[in-house]
This record gives sequence, structure tokens and C-alpha cells, in this order.
Amino acid sequence: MSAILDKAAVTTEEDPSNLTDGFHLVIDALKANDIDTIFGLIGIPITDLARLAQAEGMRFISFRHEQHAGNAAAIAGYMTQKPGICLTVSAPGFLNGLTALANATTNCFPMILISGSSEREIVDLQQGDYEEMDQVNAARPYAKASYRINKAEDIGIGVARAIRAAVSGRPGGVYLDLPAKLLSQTMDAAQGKKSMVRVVDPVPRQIPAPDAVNRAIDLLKGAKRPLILLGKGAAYAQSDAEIRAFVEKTGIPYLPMSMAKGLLPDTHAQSASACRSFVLAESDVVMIVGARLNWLLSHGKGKTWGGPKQFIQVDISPTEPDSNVAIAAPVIGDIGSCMSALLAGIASGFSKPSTEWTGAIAERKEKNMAKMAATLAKNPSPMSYHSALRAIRDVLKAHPDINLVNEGANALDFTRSIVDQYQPRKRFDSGTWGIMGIGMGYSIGAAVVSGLPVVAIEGDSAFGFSGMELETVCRYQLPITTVIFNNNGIYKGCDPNLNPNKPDVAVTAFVKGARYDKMIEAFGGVGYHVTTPDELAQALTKAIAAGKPALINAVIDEAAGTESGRLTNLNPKKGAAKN
Ligand code: ADP
Ligand code: TZD
Ligand code: MG
Repeated sequence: MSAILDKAAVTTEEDPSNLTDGFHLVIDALKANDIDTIFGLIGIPITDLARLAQAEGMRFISFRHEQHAGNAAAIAGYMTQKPGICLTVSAPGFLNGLTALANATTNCFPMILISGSSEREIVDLQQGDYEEMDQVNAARPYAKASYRINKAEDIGIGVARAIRAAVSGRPGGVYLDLPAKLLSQTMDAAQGKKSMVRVVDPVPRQIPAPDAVNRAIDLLKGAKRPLILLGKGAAYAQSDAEIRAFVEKTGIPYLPMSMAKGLLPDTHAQSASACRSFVLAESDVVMIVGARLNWLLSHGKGKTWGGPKQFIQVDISPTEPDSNVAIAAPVIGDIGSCMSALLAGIASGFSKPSTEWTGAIAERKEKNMAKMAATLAKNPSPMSYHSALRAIRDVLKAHPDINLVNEGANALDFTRSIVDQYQPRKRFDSGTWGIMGIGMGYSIGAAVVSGLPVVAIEGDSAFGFSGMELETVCRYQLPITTVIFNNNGIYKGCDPNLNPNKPDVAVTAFVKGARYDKMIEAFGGVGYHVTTPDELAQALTKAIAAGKPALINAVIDEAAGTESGRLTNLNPKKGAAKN
């Protein structure tokens, strides 16, 4: 046990029991703000900080790679509106965590990456310190804010500043740099206690302007073919009742973005998910709630969006409207306050959309769903994405509160469209970047924060980015079932090497018939190897019931996927040039 855990071991001329140090002050500052969990990976200079956190009653979830600790922190932030905390060592550990910090910022998830750093004097003169790096500046472009605390007496205010920066307004990632020297600095314990800051109202309500609300309602009232688009900002806002009331009282059809699935149950009569292209193209007024018109929505223009349209945008960020197309009615504020104001605005009367519009949607929906049902009913061998997902969908129907983590290309696209969500903030996926590697980090974060089971549906490539964290899953005995959609590679496992004279396999191909189920067995978890939908359903049912670490290796037809999944249009193809 380290000396730092023993306050009396801090030696000084004065009475040592009256002293505290940077280590204790950091933990006290986090605890003062009800932060009870740290995700991280230890080493110089933060090992004792992690030990102390544990000793002082916090949970420290210790990972095998910082990126996954960072992803766990980010998803914890998204689920709770409190910043998730990731703790790493200097330079390489910090950089490993930085991908997660940047991903959190991109997705508007609140998190704080805290890294230890080396001697300022040596780093700044570039004299070659152990793990030397100017971390504050390296983090700045990828974070909402980047701070360094240099004095023990500033730890309280520094941590408060980081928390407020992460969760207020549009949430995002914050970097907090703790030099080694700061951690061992001592100060009077009573003064230290006084320097602690509990952040008052860290997520302040932001009430929209009444004229902005009226403008939006007027536009909606004049619409012939209105549509509501719900994004993950709407899920994050935890204003589920207001959003549902607004959707149901107006009778306007809605489309959830992938992580907004479940905000209203996917089986809701007003969901237009089954005819997404139709409603995007045909709508005349679109109200966007907590979503951005980025690439995921074709930037609000082009063929996807069909004829002329007017947009209402409900968002906390005043600079989001007009980022891609003109927004006729921006409503700026937090979604809870905005939806309440909009609800009040329609209280005096709102005519539901015409049956011409809702009927056309219902007709298309029915047709598309019948077509999908026929595809899902097939039982090819080896399994297709569809037959495997039919089995998973049916099992998960009985577990509406399960956390679903999802990444891959085809494994992501098909799961999103086939597996229904019934509750808000239960689907966590590759998000705004389409990033691979969030699988085990998000799963661990979701399991730790919710105490509920997680099912991670992973492409075999996607899983590889974080696969070593299976050991972490097993070490903490988390109720996580990982399902690998094993098609022997990226997008497809059967592509040829275009050069017939070289022995290497194609750039997309992996070892054929890999047994990922054996990986989890190495750490004491339960592995399943399945080749049919029935076997998959049985294994998943058993694994969820057991509530213990499990991995199901589901063999999928290696020819079933398409390159880049749904994103074929973004993938530049070589032209006429030979090879
Ligand atoms: P999606 O990927 O689901 O389309 P995005 O991440 O692109 O969603 O958009 C989320 C949006 O939600 C961001 O523009 C962000 O500013 C906004 N947002 C986040 N939290 C809130 C909140 N509490 N109130 C209002 N808007 C929010
Ligand atoms: N690296 C990172 C960090 N993110 C990425 N998105 C990619 C690489 C590129 N990429 C995708 O966009 S999807 C994907 C990669 C490597 C993996 C697809 O293969 P999979 O899924 O096995 O996970 P399917 O089911 O075979 O399509
Ligand atoms: Mg694959």
C-alpha cells in the first residue's frame, strides 16, 4: 500500500495531520460533485490517485487500453448527464484516451479526460522527460475545453470548471491536466476543504424565447406534410414525457435517429422509420429536435430530401441552425424547456395532419414491413444478417430494458433497422463519426452505470478494436453478452486479393472460421458457437438469464454483406484505371 494513502505519512515541519495533498484534493473535488466512478488505466504519475479513489469509496474500473476507458466514461456521461471520468497516464496513455475524448465531443457526450503529466519545465524546454508531451494543447482542438491545474489550492475550482464545461450548454469532452508535481503538493487541510467547489446547477435550464416558439408553431400549423426528427440530443435531454406528449398531441409522424430509437417505442403507430426515404422526401415542414443536419441526414439537402422544405430546429446550441441549410424557425434552449413551451403553444388547438399524409405513410409502412417480414422469415444456411437478427429481435422483445451496444458496417445497419428499442437511452452505437472500437468500452460503461444487462452486437472487425477488454468484462463479472456477427472480415470475408501472384489474403479478409467464443473462455467467461437462428436465440436467452460475461460467435454467410454497408455512396471507387 502506498504511503499516499496514509495522510500521516506526508512529512513536513508542521503537524502533518493538518495537511492534505493534491491526490486527496482531486478525489475530494470529484466526490463533492457526486462523482463516484472513474474509468481508467494506471501508471506514473496517477497510480496512487486511482488507489486513493478506491480507498475513499469510489469505483475505479481498470481497463486494458485507455481508449475503451474513455469510451466507457463518455457513454456514462450520455446516460446520466454527469460527466464520465477517464483517468490516464501521460503522453501515450493520454493520446490513447484522446480518441475517446474527441469522439465524445463529436457526439455531444459530457466527459472529462484527466491525465497525469510530466515536469512542465522539462516538457516546455523539450528536454526529453519521461512521457513528455504538451497535453493541454494537444487536447484543445478535440475538446470543448482544455485546462491544467498547477496549484493544489486551485484543484477545487479547476474540477468545478471542468464539470461545468462538460455538461452545460452543448455537452462535450473536457481535458484536465494534472502535473505530477501538483499531486504531491501539500497544503493546509482546513484550507483545502474550504477550496472545494460543489457546482451549483451544472445543467441550467435555458428557456426559449416566446417569439421563437410562436414562429415554430405557426410554421407547424401551416404544414401539410409535417415530420418530427428526433436525435440523440433529445434522448440525452431526459425530457421523455414532454417529447412523447408533443408527438402524440400533434399527431405528427416522427423519425428517430439511431440513438433516439426507443425515446418512443419503435412500435409506436406514429413512427415513420419503416418508410424513412418517403417521409424525408415528401415532408414539407420538418421539426428537428436534438439532431444535426450532418452527413447522417445528407446535410438537409439533395435527392434524399426531395422537394422544398422548411425546417424548425430545436437545439441548445445557438450556432447549430443554418449550419447546412437555412432554418426557418430556430428554437434555442434545452429540449425540456423547449418542448414544454411548444406544448403550451399547441394547447389552444392544433389540427392533426391530414389523413392524406398519415394514410400515405401508413400504406408505405405496411408495404415495407411486409417485405421485411418475408426477408426475415427466410432461413438460409449459413445464417444471413436478417435471419440472425430475427432471432435476436425476438429474444430482446422480452427484455425492453436491456442496453444494446452496436457497431460494424452491415452488423450496424441491419441491427439498427431490425431490432426494436422500447425505452429511451438504451441504444449506444458508432454515432456521429461512424467509429469502430466503441463496443466493449460502451458496454462496460453502460453495465456499470445502469446495473442492467448489456447485449453488444458486433461485427467481427468492429469487435477486434476493443476485444482485449473481454478480460475487463470478466474481471468485474459484468452482465455483458457480446454477439459477434462473424462473416470472416470487414464487410465481407470472401473478397479476393486483386494480385493473384501474392500470397496475402484480401485487405478485407480475416482468418476464416475464427472462434471468438474461445477468447472469452481464456478469462473464465462462457463462450457459445452458433450456426443457426435457433441456436443463437437459445444461447442469447441463456446468457442474458445467467447475467455473467458471455460471448456468442454467430457464423454469418461471408458473402452476405455489402461493402461499407449502407454508406456505399460515400466510398470513392477507382474509375477506369486498371488496378
Ligand atoms: P443524431 O446523431 O442523433 O442526429 P446529433 O448528435 O447530431 O444527433 O445532435 C445532437 C444535438 O442535440 C446537438 O446539436 C446538441 O447541441 C443538441 N443537444 C444536446 N443536448 C441538448 C439539450 N439538453 N437540449 C437541447 N439540445 C441538446
Ligand atoms: N477505423 C475506425 C476507427 N473506424 C472506422 N469506421 C473504420 C476504421 C472503417 N470501418 C467502417 O467504417 S466499418 C468497419 C471498418 C473497419 C468494419 C466493418 O466490418 P465488421 O462488420 O466485421 O465490423 P460487417 O458486418 O462485416 O460489415
Ligand atoms: Mg464482418
